[in-house]
Amino acid sequence: RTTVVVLMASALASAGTAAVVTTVNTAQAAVLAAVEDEGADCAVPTLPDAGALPTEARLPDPFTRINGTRIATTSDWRCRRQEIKRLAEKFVYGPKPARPSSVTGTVTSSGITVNVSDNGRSSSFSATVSLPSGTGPFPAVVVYGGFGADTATIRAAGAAVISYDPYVVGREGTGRANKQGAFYSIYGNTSTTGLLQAWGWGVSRIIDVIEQSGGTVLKADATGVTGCSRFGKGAFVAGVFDQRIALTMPIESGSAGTPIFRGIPGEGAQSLSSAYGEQPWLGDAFGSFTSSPGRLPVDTHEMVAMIAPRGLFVMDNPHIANLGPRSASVAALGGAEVYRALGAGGNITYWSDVTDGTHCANRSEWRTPLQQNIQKFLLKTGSAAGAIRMHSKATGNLAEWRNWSTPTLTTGPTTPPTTTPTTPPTTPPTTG
Ligand code: MCU
Repeated sequence: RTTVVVLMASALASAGTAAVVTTVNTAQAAVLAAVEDEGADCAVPTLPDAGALPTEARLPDPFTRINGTRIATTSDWRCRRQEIKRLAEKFVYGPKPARPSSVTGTVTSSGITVNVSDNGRSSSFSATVSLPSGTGPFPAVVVYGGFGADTATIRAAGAAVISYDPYVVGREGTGRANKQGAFYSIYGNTSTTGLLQAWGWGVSRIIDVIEQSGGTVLKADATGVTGCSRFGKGAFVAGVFDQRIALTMPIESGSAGTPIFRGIPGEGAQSLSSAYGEQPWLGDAFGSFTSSPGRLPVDTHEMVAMIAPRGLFVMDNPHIANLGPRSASVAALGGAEVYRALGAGGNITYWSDVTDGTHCANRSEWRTPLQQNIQKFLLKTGSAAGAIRMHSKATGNLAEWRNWSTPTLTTGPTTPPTTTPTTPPTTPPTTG
């Protein structure tokens, strides 16, 4: 029932924009979680230490648990996803604290205020709101920073724009031992959590306030997030770690965003050490992987998978190798395997088939898919199927990057994470 169609669009060859388009047609399962972290109760085994990780040049299998068994049912994904989340926190982005003990604030037609207390400390920040025309309550898209996102199209499609300045939550330009902003006022200047995770935490707290507001201005179950470049990295991470976000739309995110870490050196994208050193975007723990991404027990195709089955629209620029567009397409292709296994293959779009090479340009090619994604995941009036649409300059090949196949997950109950009896051994089995 799942069909994968690959079309070579050569008609545009004269313009040099031949694209590879993969349409993944499956049942449309737009399942949105009611909570930020649905698998918080899952038992996750003790994670390995950074020094004990094997090198694997290819992408880790998203369907294989830490204990080596493979998941078999769609219900198994919830706790496998939690394992990926914990690995991503430990080795890539730094931990995202659980919902703070107190979040209060207001939502009006022009702004949102957020007050947070946790750990006996508190901080506040705010964002501005621009409503679309018509009668609310409206869905909303949180737009990081002031450039790159097509806010006119977002509002014309019927969603409000929440303009979010991530720097008030996590500042750039600080050392790793002196991080600043609303997140670090609460969790400490020496928190090992990087800015991307801190910025996403700020979005989660905005959603907390919308949830508590009674839904007269903005709807709490129809929030999207977007941003370009460093804010594309941020928008991606926000969607990865909050399952209440219905639509995640990173634009030209580059290294530390969507591109697979393992592909960045070969593609000549911004090096991992450059991205790690430029700003404390990634967590401090990532520092030991910048010259050996093959040691990472996760990669960004699994961050894509963490967004499944929710809406994901990745926009990329194939004309700037520094952005790693081929590696980003591999992340989308790899993550799309999880979408497909969950019966939600039509909920992901990757689109780098664009002509203008300017970074963070306003692009006509993305207007229709942007509108369609807003209709489908935020307004819930559309059903357009997503597609992987790679420009010929940057076509990833997932087969080169994996040695695992995609299972057919059944819809039964969860299967035990061990193949042998129920009582787990108290010491790990010896290998070799
Ligand atoms: C693509 O995002 C970043 C890039 O990683 C940085 O090296 C560069 O300085 O800034 C880009 C960006 O955020 O541009 C607006």
